[in-house]
Amino acid sequence: MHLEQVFLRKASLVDSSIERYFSRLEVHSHFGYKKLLESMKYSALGGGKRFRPLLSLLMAEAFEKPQDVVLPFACAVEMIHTYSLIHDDLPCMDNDDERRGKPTNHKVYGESTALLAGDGLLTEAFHLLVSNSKSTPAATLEVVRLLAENAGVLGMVGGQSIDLSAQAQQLTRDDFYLLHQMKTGALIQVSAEGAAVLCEASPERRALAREYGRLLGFAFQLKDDLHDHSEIHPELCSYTSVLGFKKTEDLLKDTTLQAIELAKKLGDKTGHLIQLAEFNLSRGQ
Ligand code: GRG
Repeated sequence: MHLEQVFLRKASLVDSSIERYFSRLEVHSHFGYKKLLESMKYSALGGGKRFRPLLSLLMAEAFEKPQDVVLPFACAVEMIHTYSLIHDDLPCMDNDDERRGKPTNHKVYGESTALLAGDGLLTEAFHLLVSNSKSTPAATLEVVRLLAENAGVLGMVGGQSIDLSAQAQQLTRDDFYLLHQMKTGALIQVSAEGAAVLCEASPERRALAREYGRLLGFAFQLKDDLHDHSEIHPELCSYTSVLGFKKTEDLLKDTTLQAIELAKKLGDKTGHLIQLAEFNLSRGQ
């Protein structure tokens, strides 16, 4: 099947699972949180590439396990990603008016509801994951730990904090790499490693999945920076501003090749993982 079709099918599977989970919350819907649920749905079901859950589902394919094994985890990662985007768009952070071609959450529902929508998505992500897990208690516990670590202070939240501090002080090149690995890379890396955990992978294959995820996360950020690059308004904290456009492009190609080589080591069912790395290379946004 063509990759685009695979992507669409898996993305709609993630959407319908998240939607089903929300309908469970609506059963007890009180007028006092109707607006909150609406705003959570507005962002969680409002488009997006579904890059991270797709990666988890394709990892299950590589490990020759049914996708149901990783689906709750894939949904949880997407919900955490969505919460980060809602909070990132708030006036106290990036103050953005548009996201995914639509008004940002706070523009539609107001700041306090948008803040709670992010809080709700983060918390419910863990509830969805644990209450729908098809894995052993040990694997479920490990994946919860891993996800919390990568989304938290040692991962995405910490990365965002370094990014905020960077506006006030000069970063070294090492700080700069760390910032992006934490802020963007960690959630992509855990999408791959978490799936490996749920597929009961050996420590060696788990390490390969983790490294593939790390490389893909790095390539994702490089591609984002190349896409957003502007000669006139260079972003302070972007790879193109630090390395220049050409070097960033070369680094992206090189990192993608490394990710593909790693995917091959995971076995025979890695065709789609390879295509995912290639898709990142050519994606428009
Ligand atoms: C507020 C805790 C907190 C964290 C925010 C991820 C993030 C941290 C901020 C987003 C800023 C940003 C644009 C980073 C670049 C990489 C990135 C995460 C892009 C958006 O992800 P996509 O392209 O978005 O996967 P879609 O819309 O496709 O889901």
